[in-house]
Amino acid sequence: MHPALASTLSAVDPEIAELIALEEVRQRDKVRLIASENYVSGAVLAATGSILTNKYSEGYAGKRYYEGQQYVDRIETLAIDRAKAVFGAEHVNVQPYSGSPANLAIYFAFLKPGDTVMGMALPAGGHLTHGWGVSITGSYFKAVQYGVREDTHRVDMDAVRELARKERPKLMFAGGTAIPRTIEWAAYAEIAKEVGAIFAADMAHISGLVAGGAHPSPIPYADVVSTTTHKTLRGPRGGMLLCTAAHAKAIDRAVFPGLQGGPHDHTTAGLAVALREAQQESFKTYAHGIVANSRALAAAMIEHGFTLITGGSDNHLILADLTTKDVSGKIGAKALDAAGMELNYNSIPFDKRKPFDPSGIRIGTAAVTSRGMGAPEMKQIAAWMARAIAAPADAALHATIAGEVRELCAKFPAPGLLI
Ligand code: DSN
Repeated sequence: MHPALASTLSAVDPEIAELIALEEVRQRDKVRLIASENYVSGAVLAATGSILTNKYSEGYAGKRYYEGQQYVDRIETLAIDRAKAVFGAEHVNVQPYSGSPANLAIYFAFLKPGDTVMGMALPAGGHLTHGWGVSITGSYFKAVQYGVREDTHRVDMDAVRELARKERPKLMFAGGTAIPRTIEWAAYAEIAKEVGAIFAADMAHISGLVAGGAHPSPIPYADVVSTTTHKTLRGPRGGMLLCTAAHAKAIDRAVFPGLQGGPHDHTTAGLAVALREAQQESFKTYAHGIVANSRALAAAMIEHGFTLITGGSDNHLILADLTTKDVSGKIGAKALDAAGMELNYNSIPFDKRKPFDPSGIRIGTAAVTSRGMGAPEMKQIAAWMARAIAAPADAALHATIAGEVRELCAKFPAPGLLI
């Protein structure tokens, strides 16, 4: 945190100031491998932590329900114009509070309760909001779910087509949270068109890769694209919807006043900054670097005897099955955390274990790439992972590895941290 802000905060609330300072140290000293996390730049942090948090601005630029929008209108318009330029979209809404509200707005725009939605099942790599049972999307709508093939762990587009023909969904989602491979947007779009479904592409995990040209873009194929703004895109916590001009009105109405009140203008400003960063040539290098690191880490993990779902990675994400390492995902993730490597335990396709103690771990390379780490560091991380997981109860070993991790991290300062 900026020293002036830190001293103001600690004067007013020393407890919170200390906890934030400790978290900053934790983010500095750890290898952060949670696939949905990143480090934003100091510029994004400055905009997000600005006085814009004081403002209310229900409505859209030029049509607000509160006065005093002279600057907020310009900020939101800049964010929209930059998103259009980065992704080549006809229409953009930057107001969704995050990915789940963005997806809910899609339902509200196109479906009535009870209508059929088709999405990837959560255990296969989909998202809760793509119709999973415990989510509102699985209880207020008739959800049908596709998965992956048992032999390859990849989506079987013939099975998707067959299900779509049988169920005739009104809305079809592609994308998810634990997909280590390239998503074939065109194939989904063709099926959606055939059955008359709205095609929604959820690119939350990979929007930074799309922005940087390291993953195919869904924009030419989808009716509407949803994304979070804080994963590989490296912006503040938020959501965004991109769509064709034909759906602009329905999407805007669904976000406000359908689902939300005032947009979070400080987040919009942070997003505008992140999108400006994403327009730079260096962001292309960054996006390709994420994928190169994921491939390098996957290859090194395989050398250390890890079993990877689909056998590797095309994007920022690796899903490993720890069954062959004789530990559960939860025990493995906790051992790795103690050893300075932070990630999450995760279900794998056809998991025999329960979601709260599944067989897998999910790994992402967006944050380590933001620190400037490359292939040699990925090899080192895989070696540390193997050592830590081989002795899941050895606290002394984990503390030793955590010390080595700290030394490596000191050589790669993280964006946005001032320590
Ligand atoms: N929680 C996000 C993730 O970790 O992928 C998805 O909502």
